[in-house]
Amino acid sequence: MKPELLSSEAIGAALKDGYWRVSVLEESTSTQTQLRESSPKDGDVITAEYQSAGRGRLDRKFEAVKSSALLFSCYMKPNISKEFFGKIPLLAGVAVAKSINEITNSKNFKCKWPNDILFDEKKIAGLLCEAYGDGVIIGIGINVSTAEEDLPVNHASSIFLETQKIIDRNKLLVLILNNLKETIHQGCDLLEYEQYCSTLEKAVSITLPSGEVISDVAQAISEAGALVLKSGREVTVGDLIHITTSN
Ligand code: BT5
Repeated sequence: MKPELLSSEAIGAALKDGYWRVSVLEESTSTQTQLRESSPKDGDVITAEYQSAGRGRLDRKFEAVKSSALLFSCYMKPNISKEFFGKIPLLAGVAVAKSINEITNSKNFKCKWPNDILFDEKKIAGLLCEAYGDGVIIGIGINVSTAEEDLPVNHASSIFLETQKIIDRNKLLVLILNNLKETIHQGCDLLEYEQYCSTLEKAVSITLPSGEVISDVAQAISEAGALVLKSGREVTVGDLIHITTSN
């Protein structure tokens, strides 16, 4: 399958208003790093066909064969105080899950706290949010047409592999940007997150940055975006596994 290429004309023509300014690149080291180094303004976006050094959290890698994934970073200045910035990855996750469900006519793309989009427990997309100035650089990588043999890890999948649908990345990008703007600019309400989150009520194992591993049950999301466990403990950062499954 030959994927359509990213097109600044198609993206520009489909965007609702002038808030987003999208630059399309053939190649980037990392759209996240490149956007940061460009001293971004609210609404700047970089998307690339290929990243030679795509990043995950904690300097892990995010890898994708050229043109198989939708890879982009955008800069936003949410109208909330910094103590609530932990909500941003969750809200961005809602915008991504909602957009993929809409474009594929599905209900099964879900958010795993704090930053993955799963289909049937397989990772379809990852999000990386980093503070910059008064705002946040939101980096999103979505496996769109990735073939089985090109998946970088065995718990990953792609929109195509799960739905057999061929998705135009230009349309998906526009949908996500419009949903992102609406979600982040309308008061950053987390109510919708619970509809899309597949982590709540699951038994989970969380590895904290300190190396400590917690086993508990995910009960709720706090006002600031932390995961509240059945024991009452709140976790703000960590690697989480739904322990009822093999991911
Ligand atoms: C993430 O980190 O999942 C955040 C990924 C953000 C990527 C975007 S792409 C545009 C922008 N520019 C960048 O340089 N980054 C952002 P984390 O939760 O740490 O997960 C990283 C882990 O996911 C890796 O260690 C692998 O196990 C796995 N992984 C790597 N590539 C993957 C892929 N294409 N699909 C699914 N899993 C992947």
